[in-house]
Amino acid sequence: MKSKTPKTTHRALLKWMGKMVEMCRPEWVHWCDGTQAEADRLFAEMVKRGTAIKLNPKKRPNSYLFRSDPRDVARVEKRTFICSHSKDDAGPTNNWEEPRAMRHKLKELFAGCMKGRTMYVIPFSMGPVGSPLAQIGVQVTDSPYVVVNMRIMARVGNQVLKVLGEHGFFVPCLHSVGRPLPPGEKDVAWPCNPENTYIAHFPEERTIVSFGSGYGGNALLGKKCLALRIASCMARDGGWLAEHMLITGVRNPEGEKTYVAAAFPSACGKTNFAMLIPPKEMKGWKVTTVGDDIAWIKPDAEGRLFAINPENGFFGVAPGTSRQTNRNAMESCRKDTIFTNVALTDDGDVWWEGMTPKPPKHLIDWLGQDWTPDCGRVSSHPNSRFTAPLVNCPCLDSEVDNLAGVPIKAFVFGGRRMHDIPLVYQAFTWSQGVYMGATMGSEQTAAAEGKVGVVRQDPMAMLPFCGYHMADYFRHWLKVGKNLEERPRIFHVNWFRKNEKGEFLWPGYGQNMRVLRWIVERANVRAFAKESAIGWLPRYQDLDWRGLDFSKEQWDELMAMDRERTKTLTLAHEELFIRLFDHLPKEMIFERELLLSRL
Ligand code: OXD
Ligand code: MN
Repeated sequence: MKSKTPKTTHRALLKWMGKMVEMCRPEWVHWCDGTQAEADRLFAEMVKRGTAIKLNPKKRPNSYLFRSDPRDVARVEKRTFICSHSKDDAGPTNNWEEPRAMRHKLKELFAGCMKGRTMYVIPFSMGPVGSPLAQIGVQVTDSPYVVVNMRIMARVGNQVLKVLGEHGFFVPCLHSVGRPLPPGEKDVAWPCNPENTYIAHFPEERTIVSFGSGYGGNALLGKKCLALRIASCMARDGGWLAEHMLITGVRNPEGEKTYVAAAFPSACGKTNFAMLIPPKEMKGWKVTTVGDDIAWIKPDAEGRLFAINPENGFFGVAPGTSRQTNRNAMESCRKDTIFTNVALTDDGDVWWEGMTPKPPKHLIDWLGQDWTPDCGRVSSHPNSRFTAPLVNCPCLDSEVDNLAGVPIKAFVFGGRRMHDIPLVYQAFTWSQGVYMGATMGSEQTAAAEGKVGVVRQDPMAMLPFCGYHMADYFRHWLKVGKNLEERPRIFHVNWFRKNEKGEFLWPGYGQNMRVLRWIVERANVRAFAKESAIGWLPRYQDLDWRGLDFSKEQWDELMAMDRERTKTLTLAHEELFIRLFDHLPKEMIFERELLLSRL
């Protein structure tokens, strides 16, 4: 086994590494330094092996296309486990496995699993290196695809080892695609092991072990595994919040900036909202992006909340992204980007459904087959992705690397709801806001698991990402709020309401700025609202309508609330609450009773 000398004297790290090498039996060990030269070398090797395609540098500089195994295309929630000592700690919304039993199973799978392959060691920081809000992880993986993605999504390399020092805390993250390579055997383009996939979290030990998948959140362990599932447990124990939230800065014409964190379930246009471009008539308003997926939020000594984006890149869904829907995302992936499962154009660029109104005449689709517009198939997988560095984003917020984070003034919860839920409303109190987040839901789209159109309850968009009992998570939110000197205001939005003909009532995208303006002005106690049974509502005249022809009648339809239907919806919240009943904070029951009595 060949290995360069690691740039660390961290005893526990070296000891753990020794154990991993002994178990996985790689051919080589490579400590990643995160440099461009290292990435170039890995890309070149992957191109040579037929795993990656270098895109035309004139069209897409420094960018590559990968096609995964068709059986390995998304996060697999069924194979994701929280292995806490007690099943009760994982709660009824997580898959649980007894930690010793899981370790035993994994040990068997990992024995010799890297034979014939290189073991890469990736020291990474989630959050700006050295920030008191950041956390360090070390991922061991046999996937060079994971290395080049992690290099974009996290801060990687020797500067992380330096901060880690000799005794610093890190989260060990073990990953293998689960396909040893016997001598003389030719490798496949995308090795994986779907029959034996496990994404296992050990919250008490703060460790992650993932086997069998090379895709997205299953394999880039800093993202959903560390920054949400493990971090949610760290946050519970440390009095902070690890959330599935985007962070944006909203600057008003006077130059004052207000930061907002927003939680939406997958497939609700989170990246679009994070990079929103205000209508040009709303002169002087600007939105800047801190993050599009995850927020770590901590109270400071004065009882104000400050947030960082633990990530360093965007892992965005490609289909539907265009210059019209999200110009900033298109700019972000113009160069230095890794594309996965999108189509290849004849001139060596990429294309996906929705990128342009008219598709190219010919493509090679995500399966590597010829594709024409009339072939009856989509060219790109619905969950195809771009991995792009934050620094490429034209509207990146100036404070994204601020070690102290940015102050959060408002939380927004939202979902995809065709009926009943108004465009926007504000909770009366923090505890009502927690109830609002706890009871939010979204209608399923084709990209997600489950039945299309059915509302999936997804508390605070954390259902697949909370590393402990969901009801304890609500309790934690209530507790954090109690200790705050300045509580951010909490809002609910729904961009997706339709009329009886099935047409959207709200234009969405950049027009959401009108709602966002009201939200930040409410958060700064400057805008008017009227009281209603469900919370504070803007009146028609409370929104900025410059440049949009939207009538009072349209507004009334969009904001309408039917008392009887709302009561029925509220009673339907029971379903989740019954599942969580033995841990449910009493505030959740009281809030529901209050809401019902107001209705
Ligand atoms: C994501 C998700 O990929 O939430 O960000 O599923
Ligand atoms: Mn997400």
